Amino acid sequence: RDARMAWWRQARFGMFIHWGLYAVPAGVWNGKPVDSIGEWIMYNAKIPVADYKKLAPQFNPIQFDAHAWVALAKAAGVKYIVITAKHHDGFAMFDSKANPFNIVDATPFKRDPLKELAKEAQKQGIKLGFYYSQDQDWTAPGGAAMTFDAKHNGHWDEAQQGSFANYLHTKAIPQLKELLSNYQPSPAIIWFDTPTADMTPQLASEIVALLNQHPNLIWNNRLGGGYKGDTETPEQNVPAQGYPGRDWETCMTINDTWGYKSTDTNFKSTQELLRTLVDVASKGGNLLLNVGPDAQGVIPAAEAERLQAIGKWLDVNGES
Ligand code: JFZ
Repeated sequence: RDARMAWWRQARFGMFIHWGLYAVPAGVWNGKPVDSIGEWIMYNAKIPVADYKKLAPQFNPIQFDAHAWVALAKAAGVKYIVITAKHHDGFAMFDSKANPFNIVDATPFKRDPLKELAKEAQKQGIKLGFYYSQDQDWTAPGGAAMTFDAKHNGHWDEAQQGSFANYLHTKAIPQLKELLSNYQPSPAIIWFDTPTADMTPQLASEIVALLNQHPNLIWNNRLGGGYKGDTETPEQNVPAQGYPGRDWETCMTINDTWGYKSTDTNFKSTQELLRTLVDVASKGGNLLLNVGPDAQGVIPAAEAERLQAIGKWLDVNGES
């Protein structure tokens, strides 16, 4: 573990990217603003699966520029990027043969941004990791949905009914295999999220067997099934004492959403972000700071400006 974690422990600062179909509605559904984080719009507005899938033909982020994104990351002084390969909405932001609900097969864009980012990240000397929602999947039959109200096991559409094991075997595990084998270089990190009780120790162990075929791979503590992974992942906060004896990474938004929301302009100041970065670093952790690119493929200017300002400060005061 120590050898595998060596680069990560030096890194201190990473860039999180939440990008997916939810950037199209950008927090607004049927003309009405939907409360809470943008990437949860399908869940919060209880959008039927068939209606949500209609967003795919509208998604054509032709301004996406892998070189520019990685150059921004470099300018900010981050050492790694983690991008959503599939969030809870089940839409794959990569070329997937395992499931047709993906950016290459279901959108006019037809490109694989993860492939382009992998190439650029390697060129510009930065690590790349993939976020993958292994448990929640709101558009695949059998995919889980968080139960805040215990009704219908979190689901709201007949089309979501099915066996979780079947979902795992026909979608999540095949897609994880694609992510682990189809990219050059292969991802440095797999970032899991929001496990539910559906992820039993037995099912999780099937994923772990796959992860173990990649000895340099780092994965977090959100797989489920009792697995602790390599890293603790405090969210939107910096623990007072860090996590003695554990590697840890605070993930944080610049405004109040992960996925792009047109109405959220509540951006933290550069000063506040820098204080957080220094606080995290002083306690031995990493900061994974999020940006939410829009449906054109552009990182919002207010976020890019702050990242650049952080990088300028690090050039003068940081150590690299
Ligand atoms: C999860 C996701 O649901 C969310 O959309 C985003 O991707 C974020 C990074 O992760 O949200 C969480 C997960 C865990 C906690 C809070 C929000 N937590 O442990 O407090």
